[in-house]
Amino acid sequence: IDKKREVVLKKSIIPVSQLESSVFFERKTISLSQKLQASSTGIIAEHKRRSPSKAIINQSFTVEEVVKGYENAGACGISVLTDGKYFGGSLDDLLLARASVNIPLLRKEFIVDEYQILEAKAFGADLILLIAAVLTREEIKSLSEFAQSLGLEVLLEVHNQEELEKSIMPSLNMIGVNNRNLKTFDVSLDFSKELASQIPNEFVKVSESGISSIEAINELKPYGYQGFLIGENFMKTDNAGQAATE
Ligand code: IGP
Repeated sequence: IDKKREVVLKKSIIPVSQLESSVFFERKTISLSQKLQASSTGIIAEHKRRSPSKAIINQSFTVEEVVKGYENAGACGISVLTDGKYFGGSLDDLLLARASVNIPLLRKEFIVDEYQILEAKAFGADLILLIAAVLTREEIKSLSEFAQSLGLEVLLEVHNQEELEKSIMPSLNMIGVNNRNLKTFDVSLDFSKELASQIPNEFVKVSESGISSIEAINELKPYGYQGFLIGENFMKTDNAGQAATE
């Protein structure tokens, strides 16, 4: 983790004072957790050009085209990959998305340092992702509290019971179960189904990855899931926004 933080801090070229004085830093954020609770669909649509498990998914659209399509299709929120190395994303994608839509935006990134949370806020995000697999309980606590102090919500991602147990704390808003094992890339909705009952009710439950049909959503709803994070299934089509409507 310290190695990862080192890499992040080496790339931190924008001074903190400049991030804090950016136009979006003062912007009032929008709550995704409230939107999910009020929604009957609960779709969080993701902008993802490529991934380690699938290589190129789609590079033929601008980020603006994709996110406007998602918003018009009625998505509750949008996840924007900002990781460049594995997903071909950038902070510019987040900024362009913010300039294009008015629904909550998630900065999808491997966050290990407060600096990345300041970036998230400055580039227009409403919430951040924290991944339990790569963080200690102490790190989850300090990063989530910092995010909330900036008005950002926190989606905590887990993949098994151990990660869930170590992570439960009041400074989280949503808990997402990743159906994809990040090491083997195996995908199964059973991960969401098995962990659902262990997630305390004060957190909005989100099921992430490998969701490719309305049937899958209908299967997950009885387990208490109110959010469904969908990337590839929308991105691989010729019209991501249209796919999100259907
Ligand atoms: C979306 P999918 O299978 O619909 O494209 O998955 C999202 O859940 C996935 O991109 C994701 C992810 C992550 C990406 C979940 N957790 C952590 C990067 C980092």
